[in-house]
Amino acid sequence: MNTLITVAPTGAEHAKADVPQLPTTVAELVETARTCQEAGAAMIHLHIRDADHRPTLDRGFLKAAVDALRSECDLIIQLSTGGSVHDPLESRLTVLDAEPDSCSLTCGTTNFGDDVFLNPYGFMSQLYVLAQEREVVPEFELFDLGHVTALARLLDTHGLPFGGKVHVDFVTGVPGGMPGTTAALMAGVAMLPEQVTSWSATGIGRRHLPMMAASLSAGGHLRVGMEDNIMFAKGQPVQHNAELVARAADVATLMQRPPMSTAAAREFLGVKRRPA
Ligand code: KMH
Ligand code: ZN
Repeated sequence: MNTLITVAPTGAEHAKADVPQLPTTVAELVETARTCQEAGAAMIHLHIRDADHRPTLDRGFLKAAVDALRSECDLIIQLSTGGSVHDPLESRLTVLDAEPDSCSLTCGTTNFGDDVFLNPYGFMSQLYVLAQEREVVPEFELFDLGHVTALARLLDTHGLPFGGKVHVDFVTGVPGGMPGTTAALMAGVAMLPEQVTSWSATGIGRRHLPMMAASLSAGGHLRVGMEDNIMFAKGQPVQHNAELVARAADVATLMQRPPMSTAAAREFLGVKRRPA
């Protein structure tokens, strides 16, 4: 099976002033999307920034980015509904108005460093049903093992997502969530409900490479990008997200599981093609 590579190029945590190479404008996101697709990515997980490079959930900013990316590249466009830890739940529900192909859906509340990333079950449930109605494919973000049980409850209560596939992503190594270790990842994989059709993993910071290796060795897929990791190696900051994608593609190819094409990924995830 080929490897689905998702790039998460920006996130909501790093400041542009600290990391100037972080793509925050629409033009930078389009250039990032194109080069990352060339390097082997099939999906992009997007957080959008405003004119001051600050995280925003403003519909206009989100729609402008989705439209630009849809016309300039073939990546599956996944909008974050997690936003930043400061975004209210009501605003996070409006993300789907921007008509992404996919959306993230985190399956529980997590301590997030000194902050709290809030995801009560009622919110998850509302977002899930909204995604079904809008024909948007959710990717279930699992930051902790308890999130796997919440995912099972969601699927048992509401049935399958739009498209019929269930793809989850283990986000490991967040301070307060599950550690980025092979043992923790394998415990999560062993607990996955039977409806799950595929899984990927990412590790924050130094856990980036160990989680890549663990995931590939166990039949999983990959998420990489500056949202999760801004150091390519010790003393060597990432200069462009494509570096992380290219390295993931190289390792996956070495493991005889080369990157999945965007067309194959659409079918694999049950994502419908929306007109540009
Ligand atoms: N920025 C984090 C608080 C998501 O994109 O859905 C949440 C996050 C998850 O990044
Ligand atoms: Zn995110």
